[in-house]
Amino acid sequence: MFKKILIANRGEIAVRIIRACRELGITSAAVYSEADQTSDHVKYADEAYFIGEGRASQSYLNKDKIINLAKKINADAIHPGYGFFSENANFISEVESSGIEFIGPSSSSVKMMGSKTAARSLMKKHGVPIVPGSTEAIKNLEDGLKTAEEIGFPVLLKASAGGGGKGMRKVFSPEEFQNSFEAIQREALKAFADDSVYIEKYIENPRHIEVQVIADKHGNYAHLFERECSIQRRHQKIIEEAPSSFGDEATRAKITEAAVNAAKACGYYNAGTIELLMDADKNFYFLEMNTRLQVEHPVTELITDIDLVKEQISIAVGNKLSFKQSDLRISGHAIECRIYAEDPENNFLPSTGKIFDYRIPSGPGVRVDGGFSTGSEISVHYDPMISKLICYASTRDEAVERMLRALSEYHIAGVVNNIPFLKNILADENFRSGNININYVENNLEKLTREEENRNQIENAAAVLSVILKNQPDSITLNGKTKSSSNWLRQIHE
Ligand code: MV4
Repeated sequence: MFKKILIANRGEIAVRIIRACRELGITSAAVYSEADQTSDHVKYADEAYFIGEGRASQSYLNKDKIINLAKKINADAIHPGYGFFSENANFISEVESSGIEFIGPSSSSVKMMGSKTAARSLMKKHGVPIVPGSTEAIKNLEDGLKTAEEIGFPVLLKASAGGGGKGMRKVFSPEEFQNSFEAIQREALKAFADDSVYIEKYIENPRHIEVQVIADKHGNYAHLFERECSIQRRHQKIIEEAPSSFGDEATRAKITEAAVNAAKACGYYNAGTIELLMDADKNFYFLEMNTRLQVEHPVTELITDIDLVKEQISIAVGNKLSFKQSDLRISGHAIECRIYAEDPENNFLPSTGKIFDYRIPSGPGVRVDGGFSTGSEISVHYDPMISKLICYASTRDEAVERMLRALSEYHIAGVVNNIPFLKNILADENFRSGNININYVENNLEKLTREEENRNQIENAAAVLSVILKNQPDSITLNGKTKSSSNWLRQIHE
């Protein structure tokens, strides 16, 4: 087993990895930027190292700083979490050749799946259904138009080096093809230094389903069923659940078999995710593979009773999977809500500043994966996710009720948050009946963002007053001037 792991990440996922290390008897080494001095991962880790200023390029995305630190402190392995270096093939190669273990896939798997055209060809070759379209980059305008006419409009033009919603353009007719093609080439060149573009048939109102896969370095593969991830807005997921409410075993058998074949096709080891689109007739298509642990992994952990982070570490050490496919069953239902410091009533504007009062839910079937507590600052430099609230119960209906109960216990003062918005989704009858697709949030935005009397602001005001009354002028200047960095005071003044 490893003795020490360096965690090249921050916030809730760093805390999640620290917890796994502690349970395995491994020393955890955290890194933190100037903006994260008040974050939980710094407090929970066995060791914590300052690595630079708030901007990620100067800290969490500084390759040399992180690899040199890992060597200096004698870390056996680096866990990248998600985002940052988790899918960066150059970083992984460098770690691989430094003699430190990377807790993740090989750089070659990451590279293979990083090119969306290469991934599509590979999937086609291995019998994994892909969206109708081209498996090679479009050569020229004529070639592109021909493919588009063959599969029929509307089509999507996608950048081969893109993914996760970056570099896509919908084209409705042959007349707009040239303009769109040239525009996306320019975009792709600018964003990815690669102007390769391919075509797919546009799938109307699909669900976004993903299958969790896992493999060791000895060629053992397994899937851990699917997650439903359709509740999203602008490619930012909001609510995920496992299993999906599409709910039939025949479809499940097909998508999980395809997912395992996809993982085998790129010689994968570690935990990974196969993203699929599923249309109303339950036709499904491979979209892309995420070669990392995902934010929403806890819902899978709760329905399978497998600890994915411990399993990742064990795989990196060189152990075989601790279970066989035939050991796994879906038990119960899990839902995850992402708690964001953002204002749904104000176009989801991120809200930064100090959390000066914080109470998390608990009780039966409730898990909170968080990275912040009272006194923590939500920084402008990173994603505004405060925590993930995950609820588990025997049935979907019970899990939804439990989530509403848990959300009602959650109290965050200091930053505006999306809890009222989440409650509106969970109470909505279409969500309740599982009648959802990737456009659900956008199509219901007006209804979902209507809040009862600016609850966030009222709660903030009440909490500020209670702090003043308790004489804890922690971050309040009492000489008549307000501290400009504290969002909540500014809001009260407004
Ligand atoms: C699509 C699609 C419809 N048809 N491809 C967006 C992110 C990237 N992973 C692929 N995406 C999509 N590809 C075809 N042929 C719709 C989307 C899409 C989407 C997919 C998953 C989750 C949310 C989404 C939101 C908008 C569009």
